[in-house]
Amino acid sequence: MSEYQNIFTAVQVRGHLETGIALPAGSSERRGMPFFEYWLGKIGNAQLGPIYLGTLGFLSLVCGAVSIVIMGLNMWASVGWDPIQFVRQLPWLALEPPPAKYGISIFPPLNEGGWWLIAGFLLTLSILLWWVRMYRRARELEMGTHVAWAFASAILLFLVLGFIRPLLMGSWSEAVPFGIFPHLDWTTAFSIRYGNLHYNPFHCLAIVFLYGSVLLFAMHGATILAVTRYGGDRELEQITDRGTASERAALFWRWTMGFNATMESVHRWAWWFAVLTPLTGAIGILLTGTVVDNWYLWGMKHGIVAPLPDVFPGVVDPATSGGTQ
Ligand code: 07D
Ligand code: 07D
Repeated sequence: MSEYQNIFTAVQVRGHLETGIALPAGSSERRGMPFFEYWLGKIGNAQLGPIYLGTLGFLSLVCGAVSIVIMGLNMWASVGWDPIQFVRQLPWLALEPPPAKYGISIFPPLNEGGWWLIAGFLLTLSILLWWVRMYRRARELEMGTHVAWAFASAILLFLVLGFIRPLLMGSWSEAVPFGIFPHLDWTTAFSIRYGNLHYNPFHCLAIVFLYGSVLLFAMHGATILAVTRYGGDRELEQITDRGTASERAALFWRWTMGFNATMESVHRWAWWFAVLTPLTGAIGILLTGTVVDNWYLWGMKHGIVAPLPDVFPGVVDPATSGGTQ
């Protein structure tokens, strides 16, 4: 097996510098002089660049950068422009959405959520432009657009969290703040406010697909690595031939659990599990506060919450007791 090459063998997988096929007339250039980097070759292809930037990519990066700068400046201002405190407290600093009194006004004062709206708008624009760029790059290469649609699923959850649900609730204050720990505090507070998200069946489904994605990733990654010694990571014959590394990989699963995916279907499994994670999640978030106000009480009503034993005497609601006030 003199051609056997993977991360553990001495020979690095590296070809000639590749600039790619000519682009159609009217397209932007691919930018940057490509070069080899040994350490990148350890984890992927050793060649870095060139990269196709294009107008959409450029605009996306500009919008994203301005958005991040706005967040950073607001956070810096919140510690009195002290650079040391800015660095020390960065994980806890936040740019918060407008308070509830402004509803879904698009012009709240800058220091009361105005900057949050501007940064959020630019971040959304940046993400959407990146999506169009991704879609167009795939079309130009005459590929399917599966990557773009998987990204769209994540974007849906992002839009539900920060735009669509706040609109439905009539208040930007429902949206997520920008900030590392503040957005985790929001996540916890959201769950508590709406009666414990664990009882939201769509949160359950999202977790099923999240855990399922991890399991599939582990199984697929491990299976292919296990047959790289037979060239399983590179072979073309798998499509038509018996006795290949891939057939061996498939038989491993048939003989350990009775069923095996195919070389194609395992990627469909992976794609659907990944896509369904934020998609079911987005449905769960959309329903929260709009259709269901308290998931724990909802769970009680639908028999999900275990009935508690009746150990305490009944409590009389003081409001019904006809007091003196
Ligand atoms: C590994 C690919 C690389 C991407 C990375 C993220 C930024 C943000 C901006 C400080 C897997 C780059 C981060 C550009 C910096 C500012 C203003 C992807 C990989 C490394 N979260 N979340 C994180 C985002 C939400 C939750 C980390 C974004 C919801 C929990 C990081 C969004 C809820 C935990 C981060 C978003 C939620 C995290 C690591 C958008 C419910 C963690 C992310 C746009 C879904 C974990 C301290 C990562 C952590 C974490 C970014 C949304 C919950 C800062 C950009 C509102 C429970 N989130 N998140 O590796 O350690 O993703 O936090 O919607 O425990 Mg989050
Ligand atoms: C955030 C999609 C948007 C991201 C985009 C990326 C950039 C930067 C930069 C490359 C992640 C944009 C990128 C701008 C690029 C560079 C450098 C996807 C995002 C577009 N939960 N929970 C989920 C679990 C609890 C809560 C999902 C587990 C508690 C809330 C997931 C547990 C409470 C929300 C999940 C648990 C709570 C969620 C997220 C356990 C808190 C959501 C899926 C074991 C105390 C979100 C329906 C995802 C959702 C969500 C897992 C517990 C709150 C499956 C395992 C009970 C508020 N939770 N959770 O893909 O969809 O996110 O809910 O207890 O909003 Mg949860």
